[in-house]
Amino acid sequence: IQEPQLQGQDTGMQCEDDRTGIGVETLKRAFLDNLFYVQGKFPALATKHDYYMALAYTVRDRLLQRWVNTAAIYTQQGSRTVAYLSAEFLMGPHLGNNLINLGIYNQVQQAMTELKLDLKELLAKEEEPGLGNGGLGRLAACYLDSLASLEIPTLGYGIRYEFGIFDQLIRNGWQVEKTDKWLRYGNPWEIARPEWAVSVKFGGRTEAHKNAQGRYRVRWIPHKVVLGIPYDTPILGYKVNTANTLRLWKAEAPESFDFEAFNRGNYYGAVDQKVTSENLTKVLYPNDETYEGKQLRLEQQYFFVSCALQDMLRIMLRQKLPLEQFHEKFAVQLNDTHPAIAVAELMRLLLDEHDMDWEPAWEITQKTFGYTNHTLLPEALEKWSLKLFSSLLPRHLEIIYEINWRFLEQVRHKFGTDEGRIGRLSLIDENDGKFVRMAHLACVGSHKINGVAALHSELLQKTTLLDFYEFFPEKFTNITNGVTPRRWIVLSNPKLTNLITSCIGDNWIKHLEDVQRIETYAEDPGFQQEWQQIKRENKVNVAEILLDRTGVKVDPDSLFDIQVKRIHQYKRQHLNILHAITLYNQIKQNPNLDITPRTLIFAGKAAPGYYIAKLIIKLINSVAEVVNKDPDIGDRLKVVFLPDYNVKNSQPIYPAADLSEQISTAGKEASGTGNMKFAMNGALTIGTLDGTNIEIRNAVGAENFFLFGLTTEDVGALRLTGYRPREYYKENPQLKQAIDQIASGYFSHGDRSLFKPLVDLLLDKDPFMLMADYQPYIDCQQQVSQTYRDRDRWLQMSILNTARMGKFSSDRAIREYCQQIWKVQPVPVQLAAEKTGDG
Ligand code: GL4
Repeated sequence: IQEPQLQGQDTGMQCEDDRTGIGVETLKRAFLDNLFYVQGKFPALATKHDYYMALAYTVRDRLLQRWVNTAAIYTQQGSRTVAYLSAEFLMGPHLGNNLINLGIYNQVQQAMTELKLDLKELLAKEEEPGLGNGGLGRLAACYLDSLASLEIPTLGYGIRYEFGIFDQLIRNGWQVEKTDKWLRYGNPWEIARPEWAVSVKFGGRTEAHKNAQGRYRVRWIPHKVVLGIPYDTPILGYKVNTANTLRLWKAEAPESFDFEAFNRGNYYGAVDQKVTSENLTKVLYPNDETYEGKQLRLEQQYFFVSCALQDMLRIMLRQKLPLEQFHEKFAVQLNDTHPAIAVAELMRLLLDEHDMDWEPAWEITQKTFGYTNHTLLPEALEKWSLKLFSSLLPRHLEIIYEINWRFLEQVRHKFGTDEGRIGRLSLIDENDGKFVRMAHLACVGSHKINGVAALHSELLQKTTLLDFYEFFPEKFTNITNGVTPRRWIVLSNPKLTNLITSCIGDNWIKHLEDVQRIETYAEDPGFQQEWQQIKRENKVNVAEILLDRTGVKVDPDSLFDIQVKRIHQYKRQHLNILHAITLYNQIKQNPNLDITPRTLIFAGKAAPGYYIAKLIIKLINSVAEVVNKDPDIGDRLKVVFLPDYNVKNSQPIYPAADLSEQISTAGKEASGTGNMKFAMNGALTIGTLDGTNIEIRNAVGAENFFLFGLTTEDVGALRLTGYRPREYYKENPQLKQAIDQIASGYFSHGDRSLFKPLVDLLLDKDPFMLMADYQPYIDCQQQVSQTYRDRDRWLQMSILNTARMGKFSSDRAIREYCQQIWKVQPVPVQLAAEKTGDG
């Protein structure tokens, strides 16, 4: 496929249009024009934020032609389209990414410099749309980037939360949550499309009636109706003309006033309905991997799914396509079970609103959906009580019963009456109260089911979804996650990008497998020298950020040992802290100890209701306080917790890491994606055989990866034979000392009660087996320290890590989804001007 030429690439200034041209002079003129006409400011009175807005609009202008053209071509060609349904899209700031994908970063930087502005400062002004919790939401964002870059027609459908994931403050070592008012100063990247609003029903009852052919149909008489208003954001591909759409839905009341109430003189009551309707999309639930069973959450899920499916039906009708072709027009992916209600909703729309019969509707539905599972943790498996479900979605419950009845008939047909199996497969859980099992609905209603790493997909088939695997093995597949090199290398690590490009050209940005070509330089002293220099500069940058945000001064020449991710027991940030305490004790016992100086950096949010995770944050900060101010320790060890981890704050982190901590209990981390971002940027990994760590280790070579710990089988076996965590503690003096210090108040000003819940948990139950993995982890860290002292060896390993990470581009993952699940082809977009040749 030939790469389409970018419009406006000719920077001959005279003929450039102010809204599309990309010459420096044109950009400056357009920028000042937007500052005046959009922000209503002269440069003299403009704030940094005004400048950011003017620049954002200048860049948006340059996207619009591509966006409008893309939509026109998809409509003309009736292109098969991926609809990615996700309750979370953790997009991160748009401006920098759009500059990269438009290929105008350097011109814009120069234009800003000539206007005496600093592009970096303006980029920092963007409020990121934090519409996700962590890996799952960020994966959706990486996938949108790859889909656009691969020219695949795509609609991302989700929720326009007014408040995204909370901002994290650290006060006295504790996490404090602050609402994320990301829309406060306006969002230049979205365009509201009220003309495409849809109505979504809730509650009420159903009744039977006969259609024109005298067949029984069901009508749903809802208790309330909410309007869904779409807000569109363009998602530009890398150096292509494709600009896809992220369509997020906001809930509004159908009428600003309830006129009946108003006429009764109840003005406040009338406005009340508006308030409750708009609550629906107010705030993102801040839990990663635990569901809460809250009514509002089910309302959110159904709301955005119904909006999305109605929108797809509108598109089909506009393109004059018969609804029997729904599955040919759309490949709909369910990002975990959050949108799984889509299976019942598409059935309802086809049956009740478009008068289709059950069998064809069911065939279309199954051919439409694919389901991605993202976790095996039992607390994350969504199930809704029948009471709640029937009161909110009475018609959907009827449909689910019918799906279930037909499905279990097939099960009986295949396996005979095996009531145990039938109970395990049923869409209704009747073990302890009655619940709708959303993962079961997703499995039965989809033609493909995938896990997100080889191990995870294998475990899905062997454990959580075993019965489904036995019933329809052909539905199951694996697609290992990937991340976009545009944001996670090019934008985050410009220096490394330039070095790589100067050696092998820039093809690797679109085809990351190509980065392998730097392998030949892995032992080249000149290249190693430059590699080291870049890493050092990136570390200096992070050292400045740490000083600014935490007041802690760290040594850029120390080993930067980094763990950034949501705080969760299974991710074992507390194992990392046990290592910190161990190093601290070693130095205290031997003040002249010649150890490899380390800086341990942590960042991540805890779910506000997750008490132990919040206590882990407090522990990290408490240990940091003691270690960092101890004069015996000096520069040999520092511990820092960087507050408010989000996409924006993470971008400088990955390029500055020497060591990436991926230390989850084996079998618990479905994939991980931070592990990929680190390794791509030349960090070495210390990790367990979990999630994608396994595949990263296979790719970079076992000799370039620090492996430790129990395997998934070991974990299972140990659990079976009776795991006694206290034994490890009793028998290991270093471990005992560390735990005793925590318990004795050594890190909490003598307070023995503070960390007691954590200590008791570790010694009595230790559900994530830190005690068993402690010594292997400490030994492995010792090896890390040794290796770091061999500069040439370390650099070679670092270069080989980057060189061999090609597989982990989200472009590869998306190609696999396209071939194995969606059966979609690229649809290249040419700009109108190119087609007529007059541009
Ligand atoms: C997660 C997994 O925990 C994580 O390992 C994975 O990388 C990510 C994307 O597939 O999905 N599942 C949930 S739930 N949250 C995640 O981050």
